[in-house]
Amino acid sequence: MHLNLGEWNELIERSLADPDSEPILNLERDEDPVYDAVFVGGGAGGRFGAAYMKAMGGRPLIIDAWPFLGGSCPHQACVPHHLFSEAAEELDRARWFSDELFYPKFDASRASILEMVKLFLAGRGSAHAFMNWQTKEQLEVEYVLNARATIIDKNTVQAAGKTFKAKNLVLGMGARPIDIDIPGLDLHGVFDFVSLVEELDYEPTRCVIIGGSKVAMEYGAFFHATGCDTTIVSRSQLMRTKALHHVDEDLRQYVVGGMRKRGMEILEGAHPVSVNGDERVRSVTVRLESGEEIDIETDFVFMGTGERPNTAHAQDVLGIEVNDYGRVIANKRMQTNVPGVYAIGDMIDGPMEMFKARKSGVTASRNIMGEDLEFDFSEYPDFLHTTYEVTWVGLTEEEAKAALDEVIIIQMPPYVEGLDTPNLPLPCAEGTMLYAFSKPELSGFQKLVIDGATRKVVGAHHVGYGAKDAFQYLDYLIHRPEGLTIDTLGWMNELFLNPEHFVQLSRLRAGKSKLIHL
Ligand code: KPC
Repeated sequence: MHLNLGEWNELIERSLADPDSEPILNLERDEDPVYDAVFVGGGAGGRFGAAYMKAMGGRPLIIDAWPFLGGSCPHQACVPHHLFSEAAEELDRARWFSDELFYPKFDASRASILEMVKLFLAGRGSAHAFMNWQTKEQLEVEYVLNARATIIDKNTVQAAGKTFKAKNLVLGMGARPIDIDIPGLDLHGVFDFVSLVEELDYEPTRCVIIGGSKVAMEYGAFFHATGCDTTIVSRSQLMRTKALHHVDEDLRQYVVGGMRKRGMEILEGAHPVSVNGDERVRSVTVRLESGEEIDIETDFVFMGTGERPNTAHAQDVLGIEVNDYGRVIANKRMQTNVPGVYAIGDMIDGPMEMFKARKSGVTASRNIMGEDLEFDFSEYPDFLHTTYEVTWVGLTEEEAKAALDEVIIIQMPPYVEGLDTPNLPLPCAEGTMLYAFSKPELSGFQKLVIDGATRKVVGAHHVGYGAKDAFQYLDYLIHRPEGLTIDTLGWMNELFLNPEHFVQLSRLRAGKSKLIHL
């Protein structure tokens, strides 16, 4: 049976709506096959791992409780986050330019969190349908969906009333938001990124975010941009949480300062004490850094305290070992303490980001198929969104100065004291041209960190728009054994005006045998 995208969409929506709906089977017709691997979980890690295994000539099977492949990304996590972040960027622009140039007067009543959630819900089915269609028709991977997997032992999984045998298991059951232990989290009006899209049924007017994670910053910036005044309550300084590394202080100040400039309240060193109300949320009690306790009135609380992997079943049945943070302990081949059992994606340590999910799945498959491949994700490019796109890779200025004898900085606005930077219309490029000409202090920030002795780029940091693509390649280039020198970077062919300016700025300095800041 070959369903088209519309038919897939209908089947998935019907299955989601009915808890008693039938499993969805896409299986070859042979009797009792032994799979090279059963992937428990068909999110990004499981889907890419299985597709790669199939491409290598292996036989994978994916089992997932949801009626679609792709996991939380298209359903509740990355995709809605990107939709909301793009809305935040557009709303920010519409507010700054309200009644200027060709922009109409900003009408806050047109900016609605609920409407954006509904827009997402109305559209997410197309990604679901495509995942199922592509995996079946183009990638030729077998799967059982809409059926919870029960692991029997390390070679046996049951689902949809069937028993499946496999030489290996690959665990990719994802993660869920962490609840902290304070009273009131069961009140109506308390959400996390999952329940936001599944359950929001009113328009919030005032928001308190508990936690200082990427999710807290990203969703907070969106809520605030719609006109829902937002306070972030974070124990750590924003962007100084354990989950983030290599955050340059100048970049951090530009980003967090930018959030405050837009009217967000950011309480750092603050502890949530309780969420208060009768049935519905009314306020949040917060202990400030000074020790003083305050009540913040609100009708909307959003939890941004991080996520924890779903490991209980694998721990109970297989004795899988986890670390103090609940992450499965896996080596660089994604092997767990149980031979033949691999863990991937958000189950294991490291950033809960797409590249790690997909590549860890692929790494498990390539090892299962006989390759000796390690995936080291101790260094990687990172990003988040506020009303800006923020990207970084490699060392911060401070880290470089601690590690190297001579550190050269190339940045925009330039590295000089006393420059009238708020009026300097730089950086400017796609996405910041209007700001550069009209509100120059809003046009972003960028910094390149160079080892003066070897001339190699050791770090890059960017606030603006459109630099994410460049950072994928910068990450690869600077982490090659031969690295990337200012000379090589400065001899690349820039596509003017490129958002991060690093090519042309490097060229302005590369002629100097002894480098100096720019
Ligand atoms: C647009 C898009 O790719 C969203 S969902 C990705 C899920 S998967 O391809 O399985 O990593």
